Amino acid sequence: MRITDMHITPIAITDPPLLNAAGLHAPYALRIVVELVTDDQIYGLGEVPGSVETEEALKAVCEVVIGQDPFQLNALDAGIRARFSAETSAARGEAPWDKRRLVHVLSAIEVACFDLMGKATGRPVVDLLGGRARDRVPFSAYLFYKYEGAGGPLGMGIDPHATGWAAARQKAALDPAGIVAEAQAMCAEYGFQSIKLKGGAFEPRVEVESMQALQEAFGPDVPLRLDPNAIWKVETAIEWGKKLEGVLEYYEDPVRGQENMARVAQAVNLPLATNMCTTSFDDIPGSIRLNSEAIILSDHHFWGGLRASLGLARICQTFGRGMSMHSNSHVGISLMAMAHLAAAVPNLTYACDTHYPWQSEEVIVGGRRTFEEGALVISDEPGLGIELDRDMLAKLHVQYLTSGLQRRDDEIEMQKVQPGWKFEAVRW
Ligand code: GKR
Ligand code: MG
Repeated sequence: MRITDMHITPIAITDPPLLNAAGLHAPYALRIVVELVTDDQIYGLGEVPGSVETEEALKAVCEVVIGQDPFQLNALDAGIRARFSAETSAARGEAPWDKRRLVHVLSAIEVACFDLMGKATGRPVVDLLGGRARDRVPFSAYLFYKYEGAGGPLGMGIDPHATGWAAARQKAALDPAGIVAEAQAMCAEYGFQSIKLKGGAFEPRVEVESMQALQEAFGPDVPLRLDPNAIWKVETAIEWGKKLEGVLEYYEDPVRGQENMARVAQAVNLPLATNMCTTSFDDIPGSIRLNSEAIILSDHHFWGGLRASLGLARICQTFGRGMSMHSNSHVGISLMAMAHLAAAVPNLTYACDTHYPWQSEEVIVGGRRTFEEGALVISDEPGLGIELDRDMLAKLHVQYLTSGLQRRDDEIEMQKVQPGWKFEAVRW
């Protein structure tokens, strides 16, 4: 079996005006869909965050990928790495999301190869990753402070006839009461049983009060997480972290860097979690030496793929770290890759993050995936268990071309609402 074609399609999906430490989500989130086709006309799919830089990097490896056997992942990995100069984890940048290119390229190609291998052998990807540790993968409700609107051209996203979560999704949520209402609507629709709030948007007091309000509304048994995306000072994180003891399941990236995380971990009686300070295998020695976090959020997009994520799981197990899963705005290819991976990792015991409720468009046949009591049920369908909706892919590609966006920049979006607003890596 040989790969004969590689199609790279940037897409733009409507995204609501969600707030985070770096500013405001644009009306569209960018993704790239990678399709590998083989000489026996099987196709496999991968999806990664979109930017012109990642698109160019993917184009640059086409000649390495075409002609390869999709089962020869080691050869593919070596061939792709040879095209890049070394990429440190500092290249992820200071924003909440990861800007590296090599890890995303490796991930897009490897996931598409797993989909191909699954389709060729008639087995679901989870079986190729060692088999099921679980049949149902629980996800958490991922809350955001947000302005009114549902994404797309400014002022045009609102559907006056929307009901349920579709109606709640477009409402503003700018204080603890708004966050509780958002959580209730999202949990009623999806059945999520854990809740995460994206913080770093307002001063710490407001965000801590939101967590306390969530605990009051949902009771002490619903696990809660807060993620200020490393924008707090160590003293701030300690002061407010103490008020969150007994409230949070875990405290995600309150501060920047492993040393600062370790200081907070020592002072506050809460498990710390990260997708910002330990993000590559090069970061593991520092994480272990400093004890910077108790839980690592895996993400196959920026850890370099599914096999790399299994490697990370082993490291977490060896060193007594917990494992959870990070997300960014995405569609169903990433969702199913995340779900197959999570189903195969015995020590991934936390409900995974997903931005999926914030999206409404889909590129897979049959449309959006449904959750059962907050979980995705992993079927026995071959590969990722999905087929590409080519009409939707074409439509979302046109949407990308007309959006004028080339990469994610939440600071520029925020400046449209608050002129002069500046991202600060540490604000409070
Ligand atoms: O979508 O605004 C966002 C999030 O802030 C995202 O970019 C982060 O990468 O979900 C993320 C996180 O857990 O840090
Ligand atoms: Mg995070």
